[in-house]
Amino acid sequence: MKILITGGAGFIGSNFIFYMLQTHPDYELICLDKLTYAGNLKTLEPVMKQANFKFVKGDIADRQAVFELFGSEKPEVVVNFAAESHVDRSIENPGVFLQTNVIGTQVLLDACRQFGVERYHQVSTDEVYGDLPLDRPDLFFTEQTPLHTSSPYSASKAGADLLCNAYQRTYNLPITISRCSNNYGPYQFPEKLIPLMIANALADKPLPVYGEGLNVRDWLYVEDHCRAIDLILQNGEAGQVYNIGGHNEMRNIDIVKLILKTLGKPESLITFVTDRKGHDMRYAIDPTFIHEKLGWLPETRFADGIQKTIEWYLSHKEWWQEIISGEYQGYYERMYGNR
Ligand code: NAD
Ligand code: TDX
Repeated sequence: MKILITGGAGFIGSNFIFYMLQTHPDYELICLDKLTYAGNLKTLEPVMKQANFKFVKGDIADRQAVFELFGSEKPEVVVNFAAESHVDRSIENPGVFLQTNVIGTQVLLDACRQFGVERYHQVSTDEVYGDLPLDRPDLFFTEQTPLHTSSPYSASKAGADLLCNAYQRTYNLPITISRCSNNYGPYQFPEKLIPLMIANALADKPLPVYGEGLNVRDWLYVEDHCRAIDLILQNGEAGQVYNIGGHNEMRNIDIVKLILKTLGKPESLITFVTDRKGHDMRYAIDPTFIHEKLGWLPETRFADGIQKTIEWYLSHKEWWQEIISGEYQGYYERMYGNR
């Protein structure tokens, strides 16, 4: 099986590459990544020389480059992780979100039409469903929940999902979509809640909690997400959407306090700051469908996953300190510029 994985130098994509190389050593993986600020080739360094892995630097929205890659590699399966993924950045500058998340997805779908694939998998998000009220803990997102987006980020992801549905119906492309809740784990860029709070706490810097910190997210350890996508590739049905989440709802403030406690830092570091514009209150996935159809259940409990994650950031300070300093962005040029 030859799989094209886009966005594999980012957080979830890199974890997926490690997971797939370990779980399916007979597969051939090609990673296409533009190496934006969020892509870090150093993450993939341990597998760069592996015979069944190949890295290609490129933009999913670059039609010519994508078509050339499909022409030369003829991937059988495509898994699209590539995206602008940070909600706060989308509020500052929506344009690049539409370019990568919508146009980039369209280019990949067109290439799939042209060259033919066994499966195109779109990695989407629970944010396409909008949010749920805090006073209705009985409500969850199912695959039938209407799309109802809040941020330019989630609107661009929903746009991509709708395009996927349209290509499935109009051109009969074999497409699956997964909508996962908030991920955490190794290699997450330190602009997202958990790694940002770990990094700031370790530096004794203020921990900026938006609003009152009462917003709820449904956290899933990244490896559980990767295993779910693998199951969808193996046994999922074309045309189907799969929600992925582990019934692990936490308030932001409780996560921040837990991180401080684990690191032995004082709660006085918590600083309440102006709320995010349009801030979604609560996300909560109902994962019944993927459980019943594919037998998926999360394996890592939050109590264990968060400890593993904090330990990983403690033992990989170089990885995230280089990111914070901006140093890592010259890495590709230094390592690969003249090869
Ligand atoms: P990330 O920001 O860590 O990584 C994104 C990767 O995509 C980077 O390596 C970046 O260089 C690459 N990329 C960006 N634009 C590109 C382009 N035009 N062409 C090629 N590569 C490009 O993101 P992540 O958190 O790993 O998220 C991966 C996917 O999962 C995204 O589609 C996101 O919407 C989705 N998702 C994320 C979460 C989460 O909690 N992080 C939850 C559900 C779904
Ligand atoms: O400094 C912060 N302070 C704060 O209070 C940051 C960065 C975040 N927050 C809050 C906002 C959210 O309620 O923490 C919560 C989590 O924020 P993010 O880590 O930015 O994630 P979120 O906005 O929930 O979106 C994430 O989950 C769904 C990913 O970034 C998306 O890519 C994914 O689709």
